[in-house]
Amino acid sequence: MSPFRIENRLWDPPAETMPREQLQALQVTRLRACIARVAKVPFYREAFERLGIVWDSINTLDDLRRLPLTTKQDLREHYPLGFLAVPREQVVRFHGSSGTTGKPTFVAYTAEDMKLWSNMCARFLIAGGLQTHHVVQIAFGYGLFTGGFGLHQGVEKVGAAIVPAAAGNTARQLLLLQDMAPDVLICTPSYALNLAEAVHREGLDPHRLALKFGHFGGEPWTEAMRERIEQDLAIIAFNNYGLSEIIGPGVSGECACQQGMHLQEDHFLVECLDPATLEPVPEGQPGELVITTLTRQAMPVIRYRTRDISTLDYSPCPCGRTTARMSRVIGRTDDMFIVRGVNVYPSQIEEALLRVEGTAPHYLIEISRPGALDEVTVKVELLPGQFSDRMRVMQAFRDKIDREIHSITGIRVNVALVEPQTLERFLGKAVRVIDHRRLQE
Ligand code: DLL
Repeated sequence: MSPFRIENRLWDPPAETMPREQLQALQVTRLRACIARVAKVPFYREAFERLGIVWDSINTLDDLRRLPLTTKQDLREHYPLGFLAVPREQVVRFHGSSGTTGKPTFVAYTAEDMKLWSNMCARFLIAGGLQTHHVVQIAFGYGLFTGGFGLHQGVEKVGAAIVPAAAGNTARQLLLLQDMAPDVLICTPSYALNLAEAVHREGLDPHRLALKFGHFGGEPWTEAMRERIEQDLAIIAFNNYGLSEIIGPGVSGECACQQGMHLQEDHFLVECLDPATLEPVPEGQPGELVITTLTRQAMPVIRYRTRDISTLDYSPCPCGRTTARMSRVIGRTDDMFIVRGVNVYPSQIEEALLRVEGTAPHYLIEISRPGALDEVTVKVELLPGQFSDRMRVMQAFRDKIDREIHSITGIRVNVALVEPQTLERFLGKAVRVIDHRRLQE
């Protein structure tokens, strides 16, 4: 456990603690204005005409369900800027989503959008302990990816000092951690783990670094991974969530109570739907997050299907904020793989692996279909000193891992133990699954 305590502070108290009725009224007003704005976008104009929707027919939040959904595919079909809702001259910034397959999806920001974005990031950073006297090392990529610039602007807004280390060059990151003595680290959780590993490899004592806490996001991670990061870097680890199509980081983040990520509901209207039926799921049940941007100017989106599976909690948080909280992302609908009829998320495999002592939290899931049946191989790194020449020791490891995976997912996998430091390390988002079945298609 880290010896530090995080103070519960608010950035914008009226907005963050608004009674829910008032918040819902504000959401309706903003939704109507948003509908009027997006009517300039051909995709929405046509959809509204088809569905007979005009802004003044939206009077309650239930009316939201009548609005069309927007998918990543819709954005792709209007590549690059078909969703722009303002004249090009009003755009002051472009970013793009990672685009693992083919072209990225571009997003645009007006000056107002940029202010909103900085504020949204400042809010969750303050909620998670950031103060003006802190020094923050940002190890996210600065570029089209929204992580680097988004968090940079948020930290700047709070008024803390920034070490813009950017992604990669782990040796230099270590130097900065020692010599610039940052209190706060910002990056992906998998890169935080890589840094922790490097700290230990170099024989540094994490307790002698100035680091106190970190804000991690941009990819799915588990509670077990949080514990590992907290232990190995001697910090408190906070989770924050966002996506380029909505704004980037700043959609939600954890407060000092760490009981879910507070959604910034005065700007983002969030539904949790069954991805198959598109009906709302009961509170607390897993569903796909579908988000409407209430105040974005350059590229507002209506009911954007995030493909992220999470649960929502509307109960009051001890921190005093009235906003709903989302759970950590359980998985993405497109990362979920179905093996012999069972739905499995990489996060379940991660949770199982972290239960087995002696394994490192570096893994790769490979799925193939050599014959009629799917086969899953989980490659797992052992910690240094755990590799053994004795077959029996290694078999015991494999059995233990297989048992843990089976108890969480219900599927049996092949376990391939690999030597320390042999699986690829990632500077940004980690790649956890290679589906050879898709590659064969
Ligand atoms: O990853 C924005 C971001 C940057 C968020 C830095 C937080 C910190 P994209 O590249 O568009 O944007 O990827 C968005 O990443 O739909 C989720 O699947 C995943 N993701 C983001 N944050 C989390 C998180 C940025 N905390 C996609 N937990 C999203 C799980 C996350 N998944």
